Amino acid sequence: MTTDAFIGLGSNLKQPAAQLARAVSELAALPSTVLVAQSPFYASRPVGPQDQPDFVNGAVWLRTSLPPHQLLDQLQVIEQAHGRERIRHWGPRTLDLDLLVYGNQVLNDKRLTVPHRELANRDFALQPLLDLKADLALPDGTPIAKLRSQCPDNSLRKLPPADYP
Ligand code: A4P
Ligand code: MG
Repeated sequence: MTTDAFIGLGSNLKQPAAQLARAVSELAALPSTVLVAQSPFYASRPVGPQDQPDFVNGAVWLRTSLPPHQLLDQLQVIEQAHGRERIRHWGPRTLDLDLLVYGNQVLNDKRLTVPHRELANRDFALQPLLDLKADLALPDGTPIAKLRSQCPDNSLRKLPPADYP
């Protein structure tokens, strides 16, 4: 059985757009997984500590037969391969991969909260999801489009494809 999973990508260190582009290839190469689509990339102001560079954010739509915790394991392997260091909560990072939505599943355990707990507050995650699937909804039926219209503005700027590496 396969499940549609949506992954948020973020970076604000060491050529962020290049970090994201490489991560998209690595996600597409995961076992038992196909890449359905990738969103445009966006520049956004940092949420959380302001004394850090702007982020580049995007999202991918995967179709996978990896169970959610195995998918998280794989996301963390990719983060590590990008030299991710966990120094400060919501601080700067070379690559952050968040499991935003995993089919209609609701998960809440020590390792995983799905849908992602901050999703409703983050235009840099909601907008790429809408780009990927305009009618996407949370497991409780809330349309992503509705969350996007109510979400705080974070100066999202779509990067022209020419700015991608
Ligand atoms: N975890 C629980 N649920 C999930 C999930 N759905 N996806 C756990 C991924 N991980 C999940 O994450 C800590 C732990 O969360 C993981 O070990 C996993 O078991 P982390 O990435 O190591 O730590 P963190 O990133 O410092 O904390 P957190 O809460 O994950 O931060 P976020 O939510 O990732 O936010 N501003 C802009 N403009 N763009 C950004 O991308 N990102 C952040 C980080 C802050 N500000 C930002 C951005
Ligand atoms: Mg994270």
